Amino acid sequence: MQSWSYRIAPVFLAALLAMPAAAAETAQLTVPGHEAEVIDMAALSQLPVTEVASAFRSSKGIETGVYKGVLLWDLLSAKGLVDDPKAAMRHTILVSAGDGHQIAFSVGEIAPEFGARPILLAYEMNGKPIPDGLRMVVPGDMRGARHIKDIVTLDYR
Ligand SMILES: Nc1nc2c(c(=O)[nH]1)N[C@H]1C(S)=C(S)[C@@H](COP(=O)(O)O)O[C@H]1N2
Ligand SMILES: [Mo]
Repeated sequence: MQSWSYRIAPVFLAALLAMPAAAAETAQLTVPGHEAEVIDMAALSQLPVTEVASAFRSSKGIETGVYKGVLLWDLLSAKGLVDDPKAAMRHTILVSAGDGHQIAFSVGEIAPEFGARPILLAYEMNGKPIPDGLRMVVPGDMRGARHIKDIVTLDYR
């Protein structure tokens, strides 16, 4: 039994390493009445880069980081979704992750002249690509739940 597991373990590890990364820096943006758009590094690199720091409490303790990415507001602006902020204020962005975790943000909380929260769609943490793919960063949140990682879709509703 023991010799069997010693022989199979390296094979199993090699197979794991050969697998493509499950998380990719690619998500989809959906807007009612429009075709879904791919949000990948190529698309994000067209938008202004923002850096924010965040510190939140999780079951592992306080997690701090400096993140680089694109403000959710800047992404929506570039897509023409917040040209009239007053009219846009009824809208929300539902962010979904590969594991089913979901978080809703609102246009009102990120609009520069209203909530003005610098909520970031991040691709880098502490100078390195985020291994879990794209992640929301919510400076000021005390707990980590809205720092949703492995983002698969952003649904503007
Ligand atoms: N996709 C996904 N993102 C998630 C979660 C999750 O369960 N799934 N948990 C959140 C919670 S509750 C916390 S505290 C932080 C923990 O961040 P960490 O995994 O980087 O330690 O991730 C957040 N992002
Ligand atoms: Mo958490």
